[in-house]
Amino acid sequence: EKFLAKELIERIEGKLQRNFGREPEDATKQQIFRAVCLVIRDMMSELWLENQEILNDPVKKQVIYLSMEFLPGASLRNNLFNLGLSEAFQEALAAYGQNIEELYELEPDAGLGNGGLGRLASCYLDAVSSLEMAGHGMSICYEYGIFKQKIQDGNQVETADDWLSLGDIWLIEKEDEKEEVHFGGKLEEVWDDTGKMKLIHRDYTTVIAIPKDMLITGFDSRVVNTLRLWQSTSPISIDMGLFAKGEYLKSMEEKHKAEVISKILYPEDAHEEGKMLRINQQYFFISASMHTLVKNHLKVSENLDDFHHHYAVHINDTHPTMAIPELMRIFMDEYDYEWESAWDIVTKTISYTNHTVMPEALEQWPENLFAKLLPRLHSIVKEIDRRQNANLLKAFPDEEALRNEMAIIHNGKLRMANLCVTASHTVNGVSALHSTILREKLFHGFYRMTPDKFTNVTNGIAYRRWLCQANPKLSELIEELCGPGFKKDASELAGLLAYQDDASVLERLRSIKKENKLILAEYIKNHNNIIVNPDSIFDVQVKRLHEYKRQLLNLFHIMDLYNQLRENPQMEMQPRTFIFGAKAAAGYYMAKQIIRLACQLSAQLEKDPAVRDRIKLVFLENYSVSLSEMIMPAAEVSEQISLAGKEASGTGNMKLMLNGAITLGTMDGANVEIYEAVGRENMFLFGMQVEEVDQMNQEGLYSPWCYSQGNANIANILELMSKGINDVSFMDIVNSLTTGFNGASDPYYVIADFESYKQAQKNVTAAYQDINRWQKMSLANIAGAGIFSADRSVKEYAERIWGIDSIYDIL
Ligand code: 26V
Repeated sequence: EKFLAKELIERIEGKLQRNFGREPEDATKQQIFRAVCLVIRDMMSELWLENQEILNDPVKKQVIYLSMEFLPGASLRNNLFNLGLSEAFQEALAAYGQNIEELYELEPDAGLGNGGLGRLASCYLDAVSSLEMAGHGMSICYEYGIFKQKIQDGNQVETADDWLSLGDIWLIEKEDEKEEVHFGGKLEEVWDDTGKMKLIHRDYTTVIAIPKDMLITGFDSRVVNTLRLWQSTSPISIDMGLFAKGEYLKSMEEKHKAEVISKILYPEDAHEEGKMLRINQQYFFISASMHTLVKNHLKVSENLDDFHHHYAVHINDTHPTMAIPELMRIFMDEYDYEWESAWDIVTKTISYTNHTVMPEALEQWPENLFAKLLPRLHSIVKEIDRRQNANLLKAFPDEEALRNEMAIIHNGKLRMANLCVTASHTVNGVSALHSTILREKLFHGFYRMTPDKFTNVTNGIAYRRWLCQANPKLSELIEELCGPGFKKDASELAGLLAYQDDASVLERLRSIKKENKLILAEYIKNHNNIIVNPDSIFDVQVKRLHEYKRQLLNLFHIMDLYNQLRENPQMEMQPRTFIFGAKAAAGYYMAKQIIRLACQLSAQLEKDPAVRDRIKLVFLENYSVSLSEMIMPAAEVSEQISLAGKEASGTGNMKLMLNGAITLGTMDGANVEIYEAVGRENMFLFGMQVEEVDQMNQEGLYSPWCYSQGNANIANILELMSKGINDVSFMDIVNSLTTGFNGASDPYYVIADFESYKQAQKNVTAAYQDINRWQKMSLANIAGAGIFSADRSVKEYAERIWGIDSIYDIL
């Protein structure tokens, strides 16, 4: 039932009075924000409670989505939209002269993830709730999320993201559902009177895991699920004995050691770190989560034999792999299962998604470190490996190299991906191309053994967030033209195609884009002190900074334009605004150099009156979920220019397309499927294809230095970087491209793909100058974006992998 503004006002006032002792007139903005959120939380809790009976029924399966990262962003606007209460609250707040937009702006992002992988997890939770399925996320309640990025003198500086100071409003502590997690210690063999050996774990350290639950609404849905975030704490707050002896710091050491586990998110996206703290983080949230599942299952079932009928446990990349040995441990050590029956149930429970083929991002733990921190898990992984080796010997008796490649433990390392593939009933990649690469390369041996294990589920996005919430004008136009059905069924966006020759619709699309560009231009003025031309092409590359994503290729093109303009100041040129947003891992030197290059180039262009009205570079600080909600609606060109074969999928590409930006990209990740959805005429493709990259790698003859000898433009760009941009020289970048041989220089083929990219950029300009053609392309992209809905992805997971369905369909 719908709420009236009057009723909401009463509720908000009640919260203000009871929680803060304030009347609306003298409440602060923060207090009003909290009061509003509390009112919404109550409504969500009611929905949540209504589903508990169904959710706890063991014959109704639910998915548990395990992920070290979730990136929900802000929740207020999303929850109001999902509950259909945006207007009612807007009206209620207007009664106090409060603008709801200001409350939206107040909310910090919950940034418990690095980028695509974490945001995908949050998009999927939204879809699970929207499809009225039962499913919960489980992760860590990091006190500090992804760092905030400041640009100081053209360099990235990281500061702590203290999101809980206001973001805690969405968290419900469930103290009574806390769990104990045991670290370290040693194993002892004990024989009982029947002659059976049992392993006893002694002298371990105990850490307490406290659940902080975030309720997850779906659009127009009766189901509210939870994202359970575990916070670590110690059972002992202070050692009074040590304190009495005057050892004050030491008396609190235990507590600090426990609390550091959930202190901060690792910001080293896709860079192996071999750190003890990361192992501890993984085991901490996995052990707490698995214990909770087992306990909850036993509340409704006699034993664990039917565990896999109740739960589908999904592993988001290898970070939660310990769920496999931990479940084995609980089944065997705590519930007396034999290896075979435990293994049978565990392998029917677990499925795994791989999100990268980059070797440095494939987790491998030093075996001795792992054994020291988690002795019992180590002994279980060793046994899995031993049995797996026997299978491998049978399957590949004459292929020792292959067997070594597939081993779980090898050269003193535990390879988490191989453990995942061994123990999962299903393994998937995140785009058609990526899944092919998994089958043909990364997991080829496993594919030969068990081909049916492998499948693809192309990524999808919570499209209502980036369309209906972030771009309300576009959303309203679509609703006017095609009806509201697209909000439930994204494939109905295709209805727009009926208007591809309707000049008035194309004009309205253009004017909506213009309004959104003006909003972003205002933001840029306030944050970068740069005045951008709203009639210039807004060319956008927003994503984490990685060499393989090739922000450098984009910068090469800008430097090339700059060189041309300096040589020929009279040259006619369609004005362009190149917009970047990217965080670099704090210790990733080359990534930080590239940010520095972008910032110095931005300043250099701005200084030069001969070029600044035609080309501009804007580096937006602190790219985040909230910022993306402003950028996507204003974007016209979507830069998706990774080296073919490296970007598993990409999801920003989908958000930009949905907002009418046209993809300028390589045949990589989900770009291939964008191409299939819109056709060659509605995007700009360039660069080597995977097969060509493979061939270049095999030949080992690539010499970027030779290219620069034969191409004056490339030589000039390298010279510009060497001599200095805004008085800063970038020799380390130049050297990484040109020195070294046999694949050591320019490993991502920036220089090899440059000419092709430049030609594609010329095609972009030509297309843009034909306004009608451009708007038609833009419309085709919006219309074709339906398949990239997370609802579609989650339906595929539910049907083909998890074996779950809407809870109301199976009543
Ligand atoms: C790896 C590591 C390694 C250890 C240190 C911390 C850390 C943090 C994250 C990762 C994961 C890298 C994998 C990843 O983020 N993959 C991205 O997944 C997106 C969702 O499927 C996909 O769209 C992107 O193409 C893919 O790069």
